[in-house]
Amino acid sequence: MRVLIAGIDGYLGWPLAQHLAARGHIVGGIDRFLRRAWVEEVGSISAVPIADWVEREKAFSEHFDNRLICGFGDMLDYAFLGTFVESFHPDAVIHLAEMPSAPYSMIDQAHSAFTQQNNVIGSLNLLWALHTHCPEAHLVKLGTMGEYGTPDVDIPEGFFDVEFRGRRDRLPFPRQAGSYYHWSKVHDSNNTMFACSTWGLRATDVMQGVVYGTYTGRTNDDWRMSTRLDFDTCFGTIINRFVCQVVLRHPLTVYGPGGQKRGFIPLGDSLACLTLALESPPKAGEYRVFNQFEDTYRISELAGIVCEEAHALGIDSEIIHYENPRVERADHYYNPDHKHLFDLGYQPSGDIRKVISQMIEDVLPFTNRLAPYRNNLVPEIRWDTEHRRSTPLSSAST
Ligand code: USQ
Repeated sequence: MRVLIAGIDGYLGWPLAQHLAARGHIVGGIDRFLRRAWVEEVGSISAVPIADWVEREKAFSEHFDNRLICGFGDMLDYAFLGTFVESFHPDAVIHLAEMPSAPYSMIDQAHSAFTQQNNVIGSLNLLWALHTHCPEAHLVKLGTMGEYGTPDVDIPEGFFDVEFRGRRDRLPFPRQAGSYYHWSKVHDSNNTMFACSTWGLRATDVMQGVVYGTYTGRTNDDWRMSTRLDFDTCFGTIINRFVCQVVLRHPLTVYGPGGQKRGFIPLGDSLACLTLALESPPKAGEYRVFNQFEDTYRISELAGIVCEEAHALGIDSEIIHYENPRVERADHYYNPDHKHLFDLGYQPSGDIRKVISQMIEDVLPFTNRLAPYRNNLVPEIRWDTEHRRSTPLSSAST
């Protein structure tokens, strides 16, 4: 299959390119290297060293028979995007090329507007490019579990049956996103659903939970194939941040009491699930939604697991609860469905503790690399008032 990865240089895109090539797919990619620029803008780096694109391409061609076919430009530049899609002519497109950070989208008006412009118009351009040049191609679009928010009822996969004033219908489940980033994903979902019903495109909207994990030289014996691992307050997601914090002997930063519950999936499982979706496309005109996570955890529970795994490796750590810079429910019901991927054959790779322990071991060699960033781990971007550094509420040591 010819698979185009939009966002091939990112945390998921780079290992996914390798995973797909190993399965014999012809991989194409587009990117504008914005993730590297955003992390630099917020004053951070990837915890794990990553190769520049020239080195990545060279390494890829050494490991795989198929060369990468890449175009470097902006999804907002429709002339670039349309031409590349037309010439590569994919059977499927995996769209990962969005600004992924909730805090970054809440910095100020300019960052909110940039996030929505970049994500919503970039995705809309991709819909037009597919409609115009390869209407048969399957779009696998990365959405987020955060689109649903945390309602007090179970969360279905995209749609639910509803009865209202004596009539019944199957409707999109209400979205209650928690940041301008998460709302940009809701807008994308609506546009994708409309493109399927109106133009007959086929799409899988993947509501992915929080991804965690390393993909390093250990995985493939070549550091150039490593993917990035962010730990800053914008682009670092919770488990990746906790792992880097224990390596840095920095207290784990739990926001509020830590009762927030989310769905989580290891990086390797995310690649496997995206591949499952890709290799079992929906029929023309179908818009299907997969909730993609392995299990749900509370943040305080995760902090405890990371501390215990660090302790087993001889690292003592401390959990500090900070005032929550976000506006989100602190303790809530959370029971999302995640059946569709299991129906397609998803088998979780295993134990979260093992993955976390391996992550700590992968990051430990880079302790000195991380050290200059130790003072940038407490959030300053706030949802509701003037930005200022969150203050500690309480702490616990292990
Ligand atoms: N949190 C802490 N301490 C930290 C960082 C985060 O307690 O140091 C809490 C947050 O308040 C939140 C939870 O951990 O309740 C998750 O935060 P996160 O930064 O790991 O993840 P989030 O902002 O939800 O976004 C991430 C990705 C995003 C993806 C989303 C999936 O950045 O691209 O869409 O996970 S989901 O969360 O299911 O919506």
